[in-house]
Parts: sequence; C-alpha cells; structure tokens
Amino acid sequence: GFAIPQAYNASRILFDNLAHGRGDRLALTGPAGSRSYAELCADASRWGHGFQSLGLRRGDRILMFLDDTPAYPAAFFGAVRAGYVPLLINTLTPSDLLQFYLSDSGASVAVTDAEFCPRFDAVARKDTSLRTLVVTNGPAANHAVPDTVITAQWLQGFSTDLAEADTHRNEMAFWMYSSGSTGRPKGIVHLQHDMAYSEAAFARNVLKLKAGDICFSVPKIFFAYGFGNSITFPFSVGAATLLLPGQPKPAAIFGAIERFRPTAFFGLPTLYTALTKADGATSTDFSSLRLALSAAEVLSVEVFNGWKALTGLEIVEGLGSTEALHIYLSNRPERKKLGAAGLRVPGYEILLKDKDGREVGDNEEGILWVRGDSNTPLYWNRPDKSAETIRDDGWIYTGDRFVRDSDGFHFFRGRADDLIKISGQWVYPLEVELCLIEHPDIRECAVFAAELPDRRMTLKAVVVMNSSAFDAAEATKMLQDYVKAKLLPYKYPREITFIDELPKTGTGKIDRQALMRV
Ligand code: 3SK
Repeated sequence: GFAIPQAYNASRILFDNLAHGRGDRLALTGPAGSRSYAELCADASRWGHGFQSLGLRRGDRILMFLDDTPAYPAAFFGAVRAGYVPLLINTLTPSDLLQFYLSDSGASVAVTDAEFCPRFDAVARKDTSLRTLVVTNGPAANHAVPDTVITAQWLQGFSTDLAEADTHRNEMAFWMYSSGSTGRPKGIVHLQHDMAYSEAAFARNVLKLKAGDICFSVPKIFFAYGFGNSITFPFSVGAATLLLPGQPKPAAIFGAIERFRPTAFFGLPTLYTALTKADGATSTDFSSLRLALSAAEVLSVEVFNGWKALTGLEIVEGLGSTEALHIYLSNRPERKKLGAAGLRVPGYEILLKDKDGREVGDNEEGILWVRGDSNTPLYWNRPDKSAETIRDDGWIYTGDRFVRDSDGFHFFRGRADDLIKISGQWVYPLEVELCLIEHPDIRECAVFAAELPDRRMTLKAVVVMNSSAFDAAEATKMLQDYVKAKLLPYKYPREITFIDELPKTGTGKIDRQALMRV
C-alpha cells in the first residue's frame, strides 16, 4: 500500500525533511518554543542517543507521559529512530492506571514533564519494571524512581546525528492505550508504516496540507487524532505544527490562534461548542484559518452553524479510531453532508454488515467494519480481545452502527454495544459502575449512557447510599472526584441521582429500562 518500502523506519516522517532540503523551515511553534526541521532532527537525535545510553534493547518500550511541547516529537522520533517503542499516554492518567501501563508494557524507561513527576512517585516503589525516569521541561520534583535523569544537561552531551535502526515496515513502532470495560485498557500496537499510510490515505486526500500550513490540534499528541494532526500530517509535507501545552481553555486557544496564526484547526464538537460560546470568541481574529476539522463525536447542525457564524468556516467532519490510527470516513472541504461522518477515505475499505454477517444495501443499517494498512495487528497481550475485534484478514469490527446513502455518505446510528464516547473519548458505563460500587459509602448503583439534545452522549449514575445522612451536592462532588482519581478523569458521571432503592426486574436484576426514567 502507498509504496512504503520493506526496510522502513517511521522517523523518516521527520528526518526526510532534511533530505528534501527543508532544514531551515519551521517545523513547530508555540508558547514553549519554535524549532526548524534541522533543530528538531538534532533534538530527536540527541534523545535517541540518550535512550541508547540507558542500555535499552531494540523493541524495548518507553512510556511517554508528556504534554504538547517541542520535547514530545523530539523524544518520540528519537526513540523510534533508535529502534525503541514509545507508548503515548494520556497525561490525565492517575497513578493506579499508570502502574498498570508500566506493568502491562514492561517499560523500563519513562519520559515525563517535571510537572507530572508526582504521578510517578506513587508507582515507583510498586512492582513495575520502571528503572529510569527521564524528566524534561524542568527539574524533577521527586526522586522516588531510583534513577532519575534531568534532560537539560543530559541531552547536550549527545550527538546531533543518529543512524536509523534497520527496522522493517511491519515492525512494532509505537502504542497507544484504549478503554477496557473492566478497568484493563488495551495496548494498541502500531507498526512502522502506519503513520505514512494514514497520511497518504487521509491527509493527502482530505487536508491537502502544503508547506506554509500550520496545523493546530487542540486534542493533544497522546490521542491518535491529535498525533496525526500535530505530528504525522504536517511533518510529512514540511508544514508546521503549533503545540499548546496546558489545559485547552478557550482563552489560551484564542490567544494561540492570534499569536501563531495557524491555517488548519482540529477540534471536536464538545470543543467547538465551548469555543463558540466562550468570552472573547467574537473579538478573536480567526482569519489565518482555512480549514476546521472535527472528529470523534457526531457534529450537530447547531455546532456547525455556530462555528460558521463565528469564523466563516464550514467544519469538515470525519470519523476514525485509534485502532485504525486516524480517520477512515470523512467529508471533504468541497463535498460534505451535514450530519454525516462522511465518505470512505481512499486506502480504507468499509463494509456495513447485519448481525448475521451479511452486507447490507444503501439506506439499510449495518455494523461498520474497516480495513486499511494502518489498522493495528493486535492488542498487546490480549489474544481474547484481539480475536473479538481484529480479524486475520485485516478487517476491524468497530461496533458502530451506520447507514450509507446512495451517494456513499455514512450516517452514525449508535453503538452495537454499550460503549459510548464522552467528549470524544471512549467509556464503558459498566467500567464506571464497577468503580463506583467499590466506594464504601455506596450500597448499590447503576451507570448508563443518555443522549443530550445535540446528540452527544453523557453519563448518568443512579446511586443508593449506605446511610441517608448526606448532602446530595457534596456526595455528588465526592463521588465524581472518586471516579476521576480511579479512572481517567473524563469518565466521571456528569449527573448523579440518589434514590432509596434501585428498580429491579421480577428476577431481581437491576431494571435498566426503569432507570432511564428515574
Ligand atoms: O474518534 C475519532 O474519530 C478518531 C479520529 C482519528 C483518530 C482517532 C480517533 C479515535
């Protein structure tokens, strides 16, 4: 597919810019600094040598717990070029889950920003293979990990040239983690050729980026969506990326747009809604933007119209997955239908099948299967989950129900299981229920998904407390904080209702239909 050679290392996405004479061009910019391609390749080489100096072997995992600053692409490409396998981890991950990622992956080295060091403090003494914590963007706040390296001086000691490891196109390159229904997320393994494939398929056909473009993805690099938008796509064509660290608050986003003048903007419906309503929206100069992309959630007409009224831009909606690495269904800037996830992206095959495995026709509902060369070959150490989702012939079962119209546009109709997306990120209501039920003050509870008026999904909990002596507002906050500390923070129930007893069916099970009416 797309002529990616057998002998291939994904760091070429960055380093080929030198061969193409683009060393002086801007590779990245933002409040944490700017780098030309020559400077970024030099930084990445230093990182690669630094990892080599830690005694790692080819294929060893390196956990990356980083915000969006110039250090992220440098550490990522340095690791890949040297033949190691970075894991891109959500920086909202609490220590318990971080502990799981470390033991599941067997990573002996982790890289983090100084501000996140305390998160490692809590796991360092426990049973993981973590030996070295590499701390960047500031001094280490703790020394609980036996061997802590501060990058500021450390990196200066290494060469700015790094030979590429002789990897095969089908060798493991990096991982990301996805949600699991019982608190065990799955390591999604991506191969050396996957970035180049998703670029050739999606970015070249839909975004059509050119030198001079500056991409600004509010979803961060550790999300597959942000990773493509901020790293793979701009670097593949010698364009630039704008990296904004910190919480993506509207004021910071507006400020970055005015100061760094990006041309392509990447968000999701929840974000577009917040930006459209935020203070300062109408006085912001959006004139640098030529493109606005949305993925991960259904985009409503209201959000589309709100953004168009504010900026003059029509949002282009697409849908992808971490398993496929990026977007496989998308509208086009020049051809779109409101409410549709879009047309098949060239390079991906799409099938809609009924529950008996038969392909459905136009205007009939089926479950979406996708095949393309950027699809993950496996979930790490999870043959059970791999077999459920990833077929030997390369097809991936998405669990999304879709209808395709006679023009080839796909319309989302819901999930085949109870997995839902909140603010564009997956969550199993059951996972949250199992977390809440462990709270000592809770006697029984149920957690379920509910649809908002704008078609986005939200998470509700109905809870029976052990004692009746509690304040509902305080208990709500306490339980939301509890879930945030145990699971990824976005998984907390947005609404909690307290009742004396959960409704039950004749056989004594929780009556989930009746719960919706509570
Ligand atoms: O959720 C999506 O639509 C998506 C898009 C691109 C990459 C990854 C994901 C999950």
